[in-house]
Amino acid sequence: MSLDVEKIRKDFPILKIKIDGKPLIYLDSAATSQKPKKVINAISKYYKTYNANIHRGVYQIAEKATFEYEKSKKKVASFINADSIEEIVYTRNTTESINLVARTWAEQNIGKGDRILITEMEHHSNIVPWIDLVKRKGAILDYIKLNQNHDELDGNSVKEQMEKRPKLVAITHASNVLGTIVDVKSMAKTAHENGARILIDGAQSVPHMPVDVREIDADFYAFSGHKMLGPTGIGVLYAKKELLDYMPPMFGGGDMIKTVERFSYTPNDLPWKFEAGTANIEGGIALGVAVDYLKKIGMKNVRDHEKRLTNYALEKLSSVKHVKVYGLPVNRLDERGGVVAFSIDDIHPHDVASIFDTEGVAIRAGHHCAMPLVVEVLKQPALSRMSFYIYNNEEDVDKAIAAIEKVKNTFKINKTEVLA
Ligand code: 7TS
Repeated sequence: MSLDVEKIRKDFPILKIKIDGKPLIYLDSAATSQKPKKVINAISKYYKTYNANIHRGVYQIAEKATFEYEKSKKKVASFINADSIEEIVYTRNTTESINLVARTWAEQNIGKGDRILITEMEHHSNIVPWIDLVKRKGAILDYIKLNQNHDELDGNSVKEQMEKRPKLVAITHASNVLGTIVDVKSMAKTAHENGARILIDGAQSVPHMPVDVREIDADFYAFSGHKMLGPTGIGVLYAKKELLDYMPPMFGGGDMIKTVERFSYTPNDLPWKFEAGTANIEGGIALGVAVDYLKKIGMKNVRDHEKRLTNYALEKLSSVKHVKVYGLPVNRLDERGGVVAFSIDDIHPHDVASIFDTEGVAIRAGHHCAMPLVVEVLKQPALSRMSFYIYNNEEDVDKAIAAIEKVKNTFKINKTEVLA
């Protein structure tokens, strides 16, 4: 079923704003998504009608706040097919979710000489915590290489690295630069066969495609609310209960305990053991509303829509001279998400993005927090990137293509061609 994008766009108030008199064309959802009215209203409704702390008050608005917050966990659990809310820990974002695993499970289970396996296309969030951990523990960090085309993981490298029997494989489900979708189910199987646990960075997958953590057999799965129509400051760590049961809490304080004596304490039940202090109550509630919104559209429909747009963009870009597009080719769309990174000759992407902005088109430029990939593998100082979501349409892509022409004219690339 194709999405009714016109109807969806009406739900997003920000799409009505103008940038220097031109409509906003938002092509940076991989950085953060825009928010529908329902999500914005849920936050305002909480503050206007039942603002109270959770897990303590016995008065009505406190009970409602607790109920709505916990209800959102049920929605998130069902959205990714977790067993129960015990396996859903709320964090601030993907970054914090990964750090939680590095500071708790890995702290206990990784020792001197143990190996942690990541890939060359990770976001810094799934690199830096492991650099720190291996330093603390005297462990070893290995990388699965990309293939020669630099658009997907190299099969031989996967095999070679897995045979070194890492203790943990930490891998992205979808690259925020290349758009490449990893077959995480098969990676989980291989990791488990080699005695490893697997952590999946789902920052770019949960918002854009159906994800079933049990089918994948993920041990840990991390994602952010703000990339899936929810507010900032709320993220999720899914982990198997058998692991969470034995992991120590990351932070100590209120809410994460059952009882405290002078010199000891008993941690709270799951998942609250990992949620110290007053929670991001409105964030959790609004994330539940975002999940409802996505569920109503259907994640398969979201994925199909983005595939169609990516197809459209890749086809169009293939005939634009001086543009190089990164990632898998158009005949591999099943393995490619709605992210299109590109460069225009050697024009710096910051110049590209600034010229796009004069046309109201918002794209990301930079190293995309994936410096090992962009700088070391792709050998680029930076890249430009457009990324799609449910509110984007073909017209947005056309505007981006027109902005590319403006960049080329500004830098007189087209003229050079005529003279040559
Ligand atoms: N992992 C991946 C694959 C990501 O794309 C991002 C954010 C993160 C982790 C971190 O998410 P956070 O919510 O904890 O910040 N990616 C991007 C991006 O591509 N542009 O801005 C942020």
